[in-house]
Amino acid sequence: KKKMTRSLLLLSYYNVGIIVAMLLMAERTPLTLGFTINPTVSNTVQWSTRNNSPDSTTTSTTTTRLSMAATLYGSQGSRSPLVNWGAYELDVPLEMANDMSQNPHPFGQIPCLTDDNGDVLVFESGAILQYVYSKSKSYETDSAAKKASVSSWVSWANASLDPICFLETPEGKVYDTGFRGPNRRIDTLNEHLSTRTFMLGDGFSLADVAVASYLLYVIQFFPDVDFSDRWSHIVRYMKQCAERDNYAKAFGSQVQTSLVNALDNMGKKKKMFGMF
Ligand SMILES: N[C@@H](CCC(=O)N[C@@H](CS)C(=O)NCC(=O)O)C(=O)O
Repeated sequence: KKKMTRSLLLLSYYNVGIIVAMLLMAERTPLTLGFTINPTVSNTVQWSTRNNSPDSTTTSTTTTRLSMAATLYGSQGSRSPLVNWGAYELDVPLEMANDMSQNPHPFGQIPCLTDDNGDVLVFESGAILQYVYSKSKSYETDSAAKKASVSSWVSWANASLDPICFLETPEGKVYDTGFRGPNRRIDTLNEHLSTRTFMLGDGFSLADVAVASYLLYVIQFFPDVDFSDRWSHIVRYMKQCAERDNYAKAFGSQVQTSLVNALDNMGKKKKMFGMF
């Protein structure tokens, strides 16, 4: 009787072993297959090589491969690289649209962004920046206070700073910049930056992407403008933002070099003439 009980016990251990082994194999098989054949994954591999920063680590590349990238309609020389800059800073992958004729912006402008296979449509550079922010890792951990400050400055850049940077004809053609003469709002911005390295204090944030992009556009499009006497803290701030690696990644290193040189040279011409 004892022998029979021992044999039965051994048999049941053996069966349990077989069942556990089968369960483990069953779990591994679909995982491996899913990774190899899933079209979403192979598409994002292509996107991440095209749009991720070249120096991103293996770990972050692996992470972005598994997430769907949003599509940005835009081009160099427009407001859209500011969105790329924000996305690089936040480590959010973006795909550039290939066919601009499909741009769904209600006013036919750029930048414009689509996500979730076209279910999501965002226009206005500031709104796009905020959408990109909401997809980032930092958004999960940033405090409510920081999110509120970022959102305020991003909106301010679009609603209040843009119309000072670019003076437009009723047809929407930019004819000059408001940075040639005095401006009360820019005085306040200069004062704000006199006690802070960046818009929110010591650390760079998305608020800087929004504000500095517009300021830097001014000298990109109007290289003769010199406001170093009036707004020296803004000049210092612009240079610090333009020197960032991610600025060059988004706008190009040539643009970065020419802006940094222009900012370095601001005021020098006037000083030279003052000496003689
Ligand atoms: N406030 C808008 C401005 C968009 C805008 O003016 N985009 C320009 C290029 S930077 C454009 O598409 N211009 C062509 C047009 O208005 O038809 C934003 O920040 O996105």
